[in-house]
Amino acid sequence: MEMTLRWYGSKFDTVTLKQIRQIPGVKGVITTLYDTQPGEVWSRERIKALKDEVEAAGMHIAGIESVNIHDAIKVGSADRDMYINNYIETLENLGKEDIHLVCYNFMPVFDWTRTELARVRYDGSTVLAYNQEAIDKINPENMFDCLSKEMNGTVMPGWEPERMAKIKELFEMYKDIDAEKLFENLKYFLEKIMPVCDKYDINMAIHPDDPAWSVFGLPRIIINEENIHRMMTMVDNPHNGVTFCSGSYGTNLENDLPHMIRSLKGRIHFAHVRNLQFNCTEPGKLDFEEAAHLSADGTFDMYEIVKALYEIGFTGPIRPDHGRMIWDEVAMPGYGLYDRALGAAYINGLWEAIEKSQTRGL
Ligand SMILES: [Mn+2]
Repeated sequence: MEMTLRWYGSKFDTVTLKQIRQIPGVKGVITTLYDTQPGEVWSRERIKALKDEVEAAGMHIAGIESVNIHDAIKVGSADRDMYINNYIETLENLGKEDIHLVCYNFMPVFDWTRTELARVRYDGSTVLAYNQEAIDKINPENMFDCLSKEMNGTVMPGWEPERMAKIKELFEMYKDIDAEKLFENLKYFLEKIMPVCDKYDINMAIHPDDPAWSVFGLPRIIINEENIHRMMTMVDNPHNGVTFCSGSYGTNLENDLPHMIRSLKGRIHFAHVRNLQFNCTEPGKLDFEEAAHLSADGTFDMYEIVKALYEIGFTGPIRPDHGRMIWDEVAMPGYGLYDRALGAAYINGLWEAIEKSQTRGL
């Protein structure tokens, strides 16, 4: 594995490349052209400029998160081919700049969904949290307004104001889309882009839906082992793989994370590792919050998750995921420097211990 950190670019991120470079073992960043819109072609010049900036800081681009998919592709509307062609052009430009990993998601309307962005924990840190009773009371059209005051003045991925301004229109677009249609449209998209992925050796890594179930009546398909295998079988190409995100699949406690990792051997191209603390697991009252990466701070056994990745021979980029807001940092919720740096150090420690205990036969 290669330890990395997500970085939104110097115009948008409170964290600098210099700071990232000083986290032990981090030489790769996962980044994006954050000001591009879904459906837009990424020019080779802009990709090159981003790459030069990262390399000038002594690092490299380990992958892109994300190149977002236009809604026309997800709903399969008449103009989707134009947007798919634009996506192919973007992949070509990335390939020519020697970038070989693209994370994306296929979630309708909302990306990740949380009800709080700054819940105060027992130690005074603040974290993103999800409460089912609160979700059930929210009118999805007002969701953005509810959350925007907690965004610390940042633009959060998937919750761009210009997108949220047309939320009614988006819901209208998806009204006839069920899980089957979404699978069909994903298949259509993947079949069209695989040739360019083969040509430039680009691994497509679909991010799971977060949380891993339908919200507000919108279908969600990348939620469990069965569905991921369906996705990989329907377009059976090694470049059609997944981002294994423990914090997203882990929202559903029926997902056995180490087991899922083992079943996806060879097709995990990217890993997000983080922990969640479940406070209530009763359906209808479900409540969880994002914890520190440390196993003891949350519900997941992080040792077993990292061990499963080690045992399948995972060689791709890995990154700590959402961190808590600690030490009075002001940053995009989930994306401060301090707790993610602690997460990287912790995952590196687990990895070293697992690797040495296996190779030295301890
Ligand atoms: Mn993730």
